[in-house]
Amino acid sequence: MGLAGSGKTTVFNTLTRGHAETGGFGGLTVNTGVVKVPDDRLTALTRLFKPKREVPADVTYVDLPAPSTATAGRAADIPADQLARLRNADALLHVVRAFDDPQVPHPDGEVDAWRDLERLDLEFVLADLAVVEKRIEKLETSGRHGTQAERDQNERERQVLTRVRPALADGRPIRDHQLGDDESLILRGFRFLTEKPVLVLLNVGESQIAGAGDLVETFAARYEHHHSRVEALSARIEMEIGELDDEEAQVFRDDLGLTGSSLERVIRLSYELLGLISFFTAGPDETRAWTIPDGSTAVDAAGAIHSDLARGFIRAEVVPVEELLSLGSMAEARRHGKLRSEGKTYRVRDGDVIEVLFNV
Ligand SMILES: Nc1nc2c(ncn2[C@@H]2O[C@H](COP(=O)(O)OP(=O)(O)OP(=O)(O)O)[C@@H](O)[C@H]2O)c(=O)[nH]1
Ligand SMILES: [Mg+2]
Repeated sequence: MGLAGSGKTTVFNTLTRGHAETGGFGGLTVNTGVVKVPDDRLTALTRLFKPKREVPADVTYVDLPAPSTATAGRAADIPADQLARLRNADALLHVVRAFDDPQVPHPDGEVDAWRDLERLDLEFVLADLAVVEKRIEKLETSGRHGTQAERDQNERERQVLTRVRPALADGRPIRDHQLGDDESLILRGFRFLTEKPVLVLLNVGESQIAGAGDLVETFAARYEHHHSRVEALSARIEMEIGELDDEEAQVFRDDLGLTGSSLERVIRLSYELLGLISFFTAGPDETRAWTIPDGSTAVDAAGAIHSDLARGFIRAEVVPVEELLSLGSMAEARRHGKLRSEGKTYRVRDGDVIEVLFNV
């Protein structure tokens, strides 16, 4: 998401190697694309196991039309269907225009990335505030009815909402609150926009590539919110490079002083922001990265592969991917005592290679 003309569709094309129309010709189109998450560990596993196929983790990106921006002092009016789509996202990628280009005039005349960033953020704060206020009002009237248990539940909900309201009214996002587990649980159903993790992506122009690192640092220091990261990408150049073959692309990158890792970094960052971890399975048929929420157990991991594996779970054989790679095989890992047997409640770590033993 991002303001009109910030480069959302260009970023989307860059990430997904897509060809969606840019330059305001997309209208109200919603673009969706699935991107494989680059992972050196999986590449190394594949080199070691030489399986028939490799299956990386993936992230789905959705490019939404720009919300019509609020005028000063007026509440935001993001259309309801757009709000719903935003609320369904697990994280937000906020594209902010930093590039200056006389051929692409900025609606406000001057390019000012910080101003634009704050403007859309404010719209989201206002959207959440509207939901909070409406719900509090409802709870204060009809919330007094029902059974004792229902009334208690309503009262707890009212308290949490009342706690986040002043901050929202003050322009601060919900993600900045230190919420208890029970509070988070109560808020979860609302899918508040300002509670979602956010990656701020500064869309820099060609001439700003050299200074992009400093720009990111300045913004990151100023954008002091929880569950947020700042990154820069020169979206149009990256999109164009994405259409070249590898050799040509390298020449182009060298010329521009592009490291080539910025695109991968954006994909990795958006994956990390989701609070997800990867575990691996490896064998002669396939090497594969599986995605689970941080905090998942061995049974959860088994269930991610197949529900039968969770149902008939006996134990999991686990080895950290680095150990497996340096020892060269499961058998060697076992011989060195690095392959551990773990039970149902074992908390899976990012990078575990897992083999599930189960009853059918
Ligand atoms: N010079 C320059 N132009 C860019 C860059 N990124 C995007 N543009 C141009 O800016 C215009 C808008 O880009 P889009 O990707 O369509 O922006 P958008 O946010 O999807 O626009 P809407 O969907 O209409 O809100 C296009 O003409 C792009 O070619 C960039 O890094 N440098
Ligand atoms: Mg667009």
